[in-house]
Amino acid sequence: MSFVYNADPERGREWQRLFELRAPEIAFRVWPDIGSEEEVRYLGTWAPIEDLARFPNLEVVFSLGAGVDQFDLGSIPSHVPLVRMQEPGIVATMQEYVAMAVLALHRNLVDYIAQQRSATWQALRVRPAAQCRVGILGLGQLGAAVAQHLTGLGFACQGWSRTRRQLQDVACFAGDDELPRFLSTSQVLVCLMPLTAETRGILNATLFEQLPRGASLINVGRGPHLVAADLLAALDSGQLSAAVLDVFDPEPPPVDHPLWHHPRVLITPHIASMTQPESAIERVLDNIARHREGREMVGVVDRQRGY
Ligand code: NDP
Ligand code: OXD
Repeated sequence: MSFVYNADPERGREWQRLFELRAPEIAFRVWPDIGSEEEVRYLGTWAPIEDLARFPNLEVVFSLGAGVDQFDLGSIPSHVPLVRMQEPGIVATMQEYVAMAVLALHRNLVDYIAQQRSATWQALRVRPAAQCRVGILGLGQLGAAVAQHLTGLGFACQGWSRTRRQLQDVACFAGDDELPRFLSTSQVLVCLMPLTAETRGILNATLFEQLPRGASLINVGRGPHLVAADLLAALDSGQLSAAVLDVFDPEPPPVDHPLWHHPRVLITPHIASMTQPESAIERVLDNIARHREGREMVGVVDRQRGY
């Protein structure tokens, strides 16, 4: 019985050590050294793997990330569940990143970077976090935890999801009908939604127009959520004041992409959060135990919804 790992090799060595310690009965194999195809029961992968039919005894595909938009859901046999990553390490690192980005925007870091370039010493008005309302698109594993973390830092938080959520001290909006009201008061908008047919291109001119003038954007969802030309137009017109972007379409963006050089855009290379093997191993082993015992696993992707 083997678990085949197909992702970042450095973290693969950590996964290997943890498997050897915690589950020595499962042979841990690193792609492409997969051993016998008949032995493969579990696949842990970031990228989709073609021709899963060659693993006749495959039982579960684990996405090593929270997102699953990279997979062609139709190509995974229907009796093989696809499980996305839900674990404390990916949550904590996303909380850190979004806090960093919200604080950078709230405390005018984009302006001060420009000022430093021109040796300008000019104080800008400092306002309390409570006067800054952060709106989070997506209130799932990550969005809900980010909202609660930002609330702890003193920001006023609200979130939007498909179905109604309830979170302490966070105003929760749901569905298309409530989106305009949510947007009209979101001074910093954070995208933490999965990429699906419904959410592709959601960060567009129509949405930007509904935000308060001078709002800012943090995209940590997926690149195709954003219509880049609409963001550039909104930044240039002043409708948006700044953007922090961690995800792109394609990744990396071409070297001559205007976003690289826009003075009001901060860019990071898709590192907002990362699965942490030390904590993720618990989730994966727990899910393997659940699967063996016929219990429901945590994080099974609903193929109809696409997330
Ligand atoms: P979840 O599935 O736990 O949460 C998704 C949230 O989005 C839910 O609240 C869901 O609503 C909401 N949502 C989905 N579709 C819609 C819609 N059409 N309209 C309104 N709300 C919608 O996902 P996670 O929180 O674990 O992850 C979110 C995404 O973050 C990932 O899919 C990935 O794209 C991105 N990500 C990015 C990383 C990075 O480093 N940049 C790292 C990890 C993840 P409901 O609650 O009703 O289901
Ligand atoms: C993820 C990611 O989906 O890192 O986990 O983007």
